[in-house]
Amino acid sequence: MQQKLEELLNEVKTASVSDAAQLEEFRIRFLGTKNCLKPLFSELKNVPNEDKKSVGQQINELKNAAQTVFDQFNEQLSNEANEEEKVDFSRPGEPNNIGARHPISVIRKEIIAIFERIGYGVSEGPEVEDDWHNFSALNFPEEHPARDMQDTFFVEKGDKEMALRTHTSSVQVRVMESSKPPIRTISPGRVFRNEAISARAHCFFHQVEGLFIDKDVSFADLKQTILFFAQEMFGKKTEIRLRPSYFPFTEPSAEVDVSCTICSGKGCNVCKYTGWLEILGCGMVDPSVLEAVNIDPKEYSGFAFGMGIERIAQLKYRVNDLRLYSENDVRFLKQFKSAF
Ligand code: 2NL
Repeated sequence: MQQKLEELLNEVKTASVSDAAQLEEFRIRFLGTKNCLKPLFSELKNVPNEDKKSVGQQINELKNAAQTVFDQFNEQLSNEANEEEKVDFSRPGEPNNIGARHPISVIRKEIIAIFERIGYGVSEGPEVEDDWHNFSALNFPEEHPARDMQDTFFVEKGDKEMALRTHTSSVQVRVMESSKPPIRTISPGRVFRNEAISARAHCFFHQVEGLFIDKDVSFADLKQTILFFAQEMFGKKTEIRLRPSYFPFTEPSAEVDVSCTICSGKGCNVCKYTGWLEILGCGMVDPSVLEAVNIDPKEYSGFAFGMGIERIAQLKYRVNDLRLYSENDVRFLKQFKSAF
């Protein structure tokens, strides 16, 4: 009897219940109509008289202990159930911060898409270049100031002096060296200039350069290509204007303006009351550049152009501080919605 009581008390004390079914099992065993304490009460008549009182008390204590343990588990389980019920499914969802595409990427993809529609492919190349691909092949004279320490970042690569490319024309030199005309390619990429960082200048920025080489390519082809690009980018009513200019790798060379995207040419503070905004530089590929890459300038001619992606983004989005493009503040970046 004594042993049985101790066993049961131990069972009650060490019981663990993790769901409603187990709790019900515990209730039936210790507190139900046919609970396991009932036989103990009936056996009480066989206990010697002098022990009856204490054994009776022990059975009652066991019963109370079972009730207490049951109540505890019962409360614990119903709390857990309530916890689940407390989830409010009518609440709006937590905002999912997935970030946004960088405006430079958006514009780059837009420029690529426009030129792909007229048969251009995309070419890429290294950011660390040798002197030949960045300068010599592009007709930069030995003493040209653009090679100067002021504009170019020079880096050591083994015993070779290399440069961080100052334009992506270097990529196009590689394309011309490794393929035969006709060539229609654009090369987007990051370029580097040794300049102090300000709202208007940065030591790195992004460019898209274009190159078209075939038989009988003319300046008229260049103008129409640029006009097509300008109208696709800034709207069908956009006009272009070419001003004579100079680049070592093109002759003749021109700078291209578009009619102001804000005032359509009437004059405003964005175009400084000129009605025009500069977007790119271009020209006919200099024959000495073709010679440098073993393309016969008597058989082939070509045009090339180059534009800053930041500049195009600035005009499209009216962002006036270049530094915003490299700071990557999400509050800035999230303002640019795009189809890409
Ligand atoms: C500008 C002007 C230009 C080119 C880039 C080029 C490339 C080869 C041969 C000849 Cl391989 N020219 N590129 C030509 C004229 C202008 O860029 O202001 N870019 C931001």
